[in-house]
Amino acid sequence: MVETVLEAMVAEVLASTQVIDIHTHLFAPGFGSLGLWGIDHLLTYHYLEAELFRSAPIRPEAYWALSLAQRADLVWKTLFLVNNPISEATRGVIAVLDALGLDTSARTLAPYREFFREQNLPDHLARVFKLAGIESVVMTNDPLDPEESPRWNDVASDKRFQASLRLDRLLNQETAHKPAEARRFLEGWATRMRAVYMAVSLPDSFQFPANDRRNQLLTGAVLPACRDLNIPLSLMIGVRRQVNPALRLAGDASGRADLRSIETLCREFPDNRFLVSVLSRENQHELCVYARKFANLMPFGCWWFLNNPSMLEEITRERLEMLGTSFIPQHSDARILEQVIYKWRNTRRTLAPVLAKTYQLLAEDGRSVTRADIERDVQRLFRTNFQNWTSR
Ligand code: HDL
Ligand code: ZN
Repeated sequence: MVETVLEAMVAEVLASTQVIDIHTHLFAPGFGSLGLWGIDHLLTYHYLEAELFRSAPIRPEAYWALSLAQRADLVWKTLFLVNNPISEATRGVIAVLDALGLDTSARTLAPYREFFREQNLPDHLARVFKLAGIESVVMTNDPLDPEESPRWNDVASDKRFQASLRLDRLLNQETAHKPAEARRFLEGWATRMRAVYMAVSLPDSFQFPANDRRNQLLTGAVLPACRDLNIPLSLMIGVRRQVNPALRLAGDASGRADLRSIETLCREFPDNRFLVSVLSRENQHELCVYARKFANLMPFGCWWFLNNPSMLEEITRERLEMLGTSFIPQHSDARILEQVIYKWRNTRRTLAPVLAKTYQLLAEDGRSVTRADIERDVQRLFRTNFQNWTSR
């Protein structure tokens, strides 16, 4: 089968597979204003704000003094009119507007604001999920967030939005929780949320073992709770928080971590399952090596600064070469509903030739694949690896 025919078949299988988006910052409609959607939030995404400050003559403190609409107007003018939207995040907004049937060159945001004003969320959400080809997403839920916590009293469950229990406040900030109390707290909330996993982002300086509060809570509360609840722990390692606080959410950076922490955790806690994503490009290959050593380690995603076609291609190729289909290639990390449209379009577009090339090499080495073979692989990569890992 020539590559183009093969690539077309892979592209079709990817297009027709409803993925599970295993890490997002989206919220089910029942969470009200916590769920962000529409043009003003799309344009004030922190990825775009970081790019704005490089091209607009405005200082961050002056920008933060503007209203949401004024900030969105400035981003549109600077990154989409004065300059061409050729970065990943700017091109993504164009892809969203185009997918929704809107003119992508409007001189002002008025027509877009009118379009989103006319949408009702349930229909709009269904349309966006269909355009993105996603069956469900996993939210990032923080029981210590005063904004979110009370909403769990009456939120209706929605099978398209699974919960994950986020541990950053507990593990990375000075809370008074002792391990035994923290364990009860976590088991209670994970049960209440029906969390499919617990998650924490960790700095590049993270060490395990270490004689510190975070390690005591990991070993005394988090790991036993996950084991008893039979859910994985997601470790997202390598973020350097607030290297430039003036940029707020856009102020975080990345750093190379010492992944021997993963080695110790996987070896010392064989009854725990781990989802691991690392933020530094330099950590990707050794994460694949560790996944070959520990069957309780599931690498996932091209996280944040790695969610670009060049990185997605490089990282997925080395994962396929070393792990076959025993990993989860991508998550969207979407913060604004409509972002799933471009983030999953880019993933499918980037991975079709990568997968096709793999099958081409297999054919040259002696075995051709059928469409059913390709469907089996894509199902595993984007659905069953996660479903099995979360024992769902
Ligand atoms: O810690 C995280 O979950 C990161 O994904 C941050 O939320 C980050 O700001 C982000 O949105 N990355 O895509
Ligand atoms: Zn995230």
